[in-house]
Amino acid sequence: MNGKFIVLEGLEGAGKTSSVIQIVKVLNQHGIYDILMTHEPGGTPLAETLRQLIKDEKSNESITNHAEVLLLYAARVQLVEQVIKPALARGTWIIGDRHDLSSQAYQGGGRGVDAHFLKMLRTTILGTFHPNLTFYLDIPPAVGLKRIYTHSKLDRIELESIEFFERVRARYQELAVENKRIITIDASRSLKVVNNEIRSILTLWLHTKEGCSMS
Ligand code: Z5A
Repeated sequence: MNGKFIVLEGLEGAGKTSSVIQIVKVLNQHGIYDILMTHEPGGTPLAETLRQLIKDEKSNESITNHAEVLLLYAARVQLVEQVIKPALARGTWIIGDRHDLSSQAYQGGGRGVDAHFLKMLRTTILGTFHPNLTFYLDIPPAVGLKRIYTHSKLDRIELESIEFFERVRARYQELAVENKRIITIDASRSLKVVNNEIRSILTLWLHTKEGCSMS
């Protein structure tokens, strides 16, 4: 019996963290208690070290776009091979706060890194591994950023321009339309409405062949 990998994606302040709680509740209601939460970049000692390198502003050296991509994939492959795949094989369900779609959107859309290069990297490193279900929480950057501006310290990526986040959102939207495993949720609505929609969609999905815990 294999576990399933459910991922939350979206811009800053879209409400990914808040949605994790709803997903856990629904899974529990369906008798699924063996659940592991992951976040990217991060999730192993090496991946957490890479996370700091990716997020921290360097005063005397800017990280090139390709260096950023490679650091992200180094962190991802560590997490996938050392944590996610073994857990899924044990029957554990995984809720991921971000995964590969973030690189396609932020580095591909936001930074303009070549889509073929990203695809090649993805295929070489992850092969056919992919989440069973992704919730993409869609939000205009201005709304999401307003929610997180209350945080004490913004990281290197959070300090990007609104145009950068508009490009990230546009790429997310494009990719979500192309892939039926990605469900778009309008996350600009109230938390209550967003949570209700996630709960209903997940409940339906758990009764499909793809979502059934026995498949
Ligand atoms: N990154 C990348 O570039 N490429 C990659 O491949 C990967 C990542 C994997 C990781 O940051 C950064 O790395 C991220 C993308 C980049 N950077 N940026 N910019 P992180 O892990 O530190 O954080 P995050 O994932 O970007 O954000 P977050 O803080 O976890 O945000 P969130 O989970 O979406 O939001 P939240 O904590 O659930 O909610 C934020 C606030 O909004 C909170 O006060 C909530 O109560 C409020 N909220 C949430 N939903 C609502 C609604 N519906 N209404 C009102 N208020 C709400």
